[in-house]
Amino acid sequence: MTLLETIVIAFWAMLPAYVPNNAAVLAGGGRPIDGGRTWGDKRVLGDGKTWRGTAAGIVAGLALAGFLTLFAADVSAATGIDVPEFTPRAALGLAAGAMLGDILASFLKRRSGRQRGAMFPGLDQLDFVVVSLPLTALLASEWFFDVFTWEVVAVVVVLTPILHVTTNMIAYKLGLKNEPW
Ligand code: CTP
Ligand code: MG
Ligand code: K
Repeated sequence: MTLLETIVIAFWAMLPAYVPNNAAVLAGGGRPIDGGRTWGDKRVLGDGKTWRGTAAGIVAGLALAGFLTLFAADVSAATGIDVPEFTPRAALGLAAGAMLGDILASFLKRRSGRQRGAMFPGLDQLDFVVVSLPLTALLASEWFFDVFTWEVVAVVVVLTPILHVTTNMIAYKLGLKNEPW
């Protein structure tokens, strides 16, 4: 497989994990998941993790996986690059795993004294990969190990922070996000 093919497959396979964060930013608001509760003198998660944002993120990831699955065969035929279809379990692992990773990251940010919106370099860019890939491996093992070869995983680890920084900068410039990270 060429590097370009690996990059296309990595991007395609990760789209259902990439889009939930952006959907959550657009849909966020309302009741925070932690209900305002604190642990010690700090919030458990903070106002940046809401039920509505989380639900919208997961639904957006699932919908995108369904959409990509409809077109996978045509895209593969047209490009000669064998992009995968998503099984329901794979889609759920990627979408829910991305949201869960983001929530766990906020939990860690609050424990380390960071206020809502504070940056945590490294964690901000890779939190959703760290949870979505293992969750997908658990929920859809056969699919996961078929698609996520070591080469694909390596590309994901390099590509994700670049995409994350770029999309968040765009969302910030458009006034959709409070901080550019
Ligand atoms: N958001 C949400 N629910 C989520 C994730 C995000 O409602 N599960 C919305 C919130 O409005 C949040 C915005 O998307 O403020 C940006 O997301 P993020 O950068 O992850 O949250 P922060 O506000 O920066 O909070 P934290 O410091 O906890 O990451
Ligand atoms: Mg943030
Ligand atoms: K985040």
